Amino acid sequence: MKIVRLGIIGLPSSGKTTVFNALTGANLPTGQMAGGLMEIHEATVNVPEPRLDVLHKLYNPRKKVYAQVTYSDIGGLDKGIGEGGLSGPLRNALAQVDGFLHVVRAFENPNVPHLYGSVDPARDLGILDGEFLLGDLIAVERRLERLEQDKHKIPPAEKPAHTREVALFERLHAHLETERPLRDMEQDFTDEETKLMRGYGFFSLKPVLVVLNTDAPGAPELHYPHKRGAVAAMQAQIEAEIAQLDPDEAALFRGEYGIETPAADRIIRLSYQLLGLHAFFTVGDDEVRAWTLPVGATAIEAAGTIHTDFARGFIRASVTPHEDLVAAAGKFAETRASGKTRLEGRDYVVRDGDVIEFRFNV
Ligand SMILES: Nc1nc2c(ncn2[C@@H]2O[C@H](COP(=O)(O)OP(=O)(O)O)[C@@H](O)[C@H]2O)c(=O)[nH]1
Ligand SMILES: [Mg+2]
Repeated sequence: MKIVRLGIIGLPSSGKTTVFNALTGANLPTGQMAGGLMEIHEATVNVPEPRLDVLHKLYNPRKKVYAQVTYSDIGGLDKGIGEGGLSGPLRNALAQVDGFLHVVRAFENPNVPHLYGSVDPARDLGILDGEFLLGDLIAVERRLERLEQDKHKIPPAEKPAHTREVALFERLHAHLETERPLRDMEQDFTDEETKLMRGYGFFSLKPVLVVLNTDAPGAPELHYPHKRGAVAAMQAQIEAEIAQLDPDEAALFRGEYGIETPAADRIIRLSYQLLGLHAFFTVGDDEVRAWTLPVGATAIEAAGTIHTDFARGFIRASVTPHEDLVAAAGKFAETRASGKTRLEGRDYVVRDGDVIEFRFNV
């Protein structure tokens, strides 16, 4: 699949750029108030994958190739953007991401005045979320107006599809008026409806990981009871500083600040969960490699991720669970003999951590 793209959003001075630095190892200046202007920074980095590191140790090939993720620090969002105040480029940047990291300020810092007078994570979360709901509501209303205008113009053959689309958008409208994101109603959509909505890039359909930016280990309580939504706390300032250190030093400091797992690892793992993604591996003489795949995808889709030829000439997939391969010290002869390596057909649903060798002819 294409590289996963996560958009870092939040109110001004919530710590977006600090989070971006912590996740990517960049060293962008923070505390820059864009003055309501759009400012976007991007970085593509490896997805931390300890299981790939294990495979690399086992085979010691020349290359170790991680899956990648692009983080996009999207500045310039604030109260009032929902009512059509969103500039075209900003709207585009938001539409292009697969999911959001919504940074919410939970840190006290007298040097950084809070835009709304006090530190209040729940309020701040509600502000941008509300803007996104409003933006979606307006888009839905526009579409409904359009559909109403078209009502008398469309040929009879297209009438049923028109009626279904009106029904869908009326449902979306009613739901948005309850002030809940569209993804909360996701299981109710038919394939046709999902397709109809695709072009709109609705904000509230995208998964959201709320990143509570704190100054201390442990998270203040914050509820975000939505589908494909979760909350994770992060000491962004400290993590950004640690991200500048060499690995040994970094581990030392993490210990001191009670940080068990680097934020980059934790946040990406949670993001993958929210996005419904997981990993499979390939191993060869030359390289070991991690690939990103949607949960539920099949062997032939996995093959296609690597190369269209793999999918076109697909014969079989030879599949070994990562832990079984590791238990056999990487010896496929052993996993084959013990039946841990299986030959699977094109419709096999790939599991997280499968090590796959594709048989194909072209
Ligand atoms: N004390 C403290 N300050 C922070 C933290 N995160 C960010 N800041 C400070 O808050 C200011 C705004 O951060 P920045 O990342 O630029 O926010 P942005 O406007 O959302 O990109 C900067 O001066 C940061 O140094 C944090 O976790 N703790
Ligand atoms: Mg910034």
